[in-house]
Amino acid sequence: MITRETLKSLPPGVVAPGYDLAAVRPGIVHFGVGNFFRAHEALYVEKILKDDPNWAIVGVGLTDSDRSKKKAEEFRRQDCLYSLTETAPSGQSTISVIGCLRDYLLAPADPEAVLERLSDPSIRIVSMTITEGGYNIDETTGEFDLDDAAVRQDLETPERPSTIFGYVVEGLRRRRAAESKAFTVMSCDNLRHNGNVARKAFLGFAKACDPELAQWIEDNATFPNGMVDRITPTVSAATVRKLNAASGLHDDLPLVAEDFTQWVLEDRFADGRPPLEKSGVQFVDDVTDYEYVKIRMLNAAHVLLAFPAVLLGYEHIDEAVNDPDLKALDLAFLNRDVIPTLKAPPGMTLEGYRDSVLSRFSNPAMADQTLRIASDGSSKIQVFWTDTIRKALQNKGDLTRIAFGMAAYLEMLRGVNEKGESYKHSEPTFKDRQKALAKADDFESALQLPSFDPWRDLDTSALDAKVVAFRKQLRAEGVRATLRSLGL
Ligand code: CS2
Repeated sequence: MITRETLKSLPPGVVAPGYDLAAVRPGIVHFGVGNFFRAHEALYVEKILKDDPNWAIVGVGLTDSDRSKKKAEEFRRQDCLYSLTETAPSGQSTISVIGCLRDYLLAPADPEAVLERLSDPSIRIVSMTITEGGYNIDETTGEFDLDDAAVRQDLETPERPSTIFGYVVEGLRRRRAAESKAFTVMSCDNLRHNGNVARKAFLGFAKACDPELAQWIEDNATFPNGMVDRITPTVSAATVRKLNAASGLHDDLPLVAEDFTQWVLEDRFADGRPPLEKSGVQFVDDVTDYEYVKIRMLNAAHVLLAFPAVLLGYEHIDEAVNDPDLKALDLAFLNRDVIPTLKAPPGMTLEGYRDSVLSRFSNPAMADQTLRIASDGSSKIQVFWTDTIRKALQNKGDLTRIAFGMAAYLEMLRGVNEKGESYKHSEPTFKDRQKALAKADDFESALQLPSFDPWRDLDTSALDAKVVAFRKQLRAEGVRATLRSLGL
């Protein structure tokens, strides 16, 4: 356990918060205090608290699982302090104790405490990392899904919410009633135009709840778009031991991230913002080109690597990218399918970005799990691959790599690798029908999964036929022989 006492005598080389913990005040509420948030937004905020102490963060967890309760308990015991080890592919590390998280609330245990924070005018930003699939947008209609059971419940009892939509909108309702200002809703998820998606989700909920309130939110809150980037793996018990052995701390919540980090953000804040430009945030008028490059190159290549890697039995991404056949797949996909249809943002070359992405994947200190990257594959395919697939279909381009990727994804859903070992893969958006499709015995049914909906308005017959053929080949010959037949 680490506490404020620990800060008085940190082991050599461990960097302490550069400000007085007692002097900072919360200005941000963050939903979804996962490892990515703790290594990304939290670090940018950490670095500016010495310049402006009004932006400490209150974390909120929305789930009531035993895991969430344990995490809340650990945060409480450690006074929300934790250590972050940033490690370069060369192995060079920096270790810091992060102090900007000043409180952690488990919403189901005390919903009113969360609502009080959200209605407090000193909270000026509400940020979130709730995953790509977490915005409850119906991919077919492109609208907020009012049919979701939890959303329906929150619409019936808006004063006692359970979803993030219910909390945020009730918080804003109370602020309007108190004639306080609205806050900025800042999505930090890996979505194209994450601010617009958040806007659609929260306004969709608010309109169904109270149209006048929705109008007030539209007029007063802002939803900046941002591109976020930092590889932050899940921390296993073995990694906890390794990190603590290297730092000399006894941290129950340590985490590791790569040394690379990027945050490109639109400067549209409803009621001020931290001076994040001082900690490296790039403020731009339009994040579109940055988002496209990140999502269509890094994230798309990440999942394309992970699906066959899981089938081959690789546990970690660095092992997968060091496999020449898998690396050739990622390279061919980036060079032939993605780069020719992308525009480089100012100051970047796509070839340089490609090389840095592959080098980042090879960072062994991450021990980043192939199953972490492959998880929620259905949402990720939709977000990361759609533009590339649509362009290939529209241009009648070469569908080889894409069809192979889709086939590998579907084979991976079966839950057994080529060594005969089973693994636990998670698809949180799948309901019973999708689970049944994923496990269907034939090779075609799974093509009806929503994962592949975003290009169904185009002629997909050639693509579908190729996917089915690759599934058969994968089953008959295995991943390696199939990869080698692709002419990469
Ligand atoms: C990964 C991301 O989940 C995924 O599919 O590609 O978590 C990735 O590590 C981050 O987007 C890096 O910024």
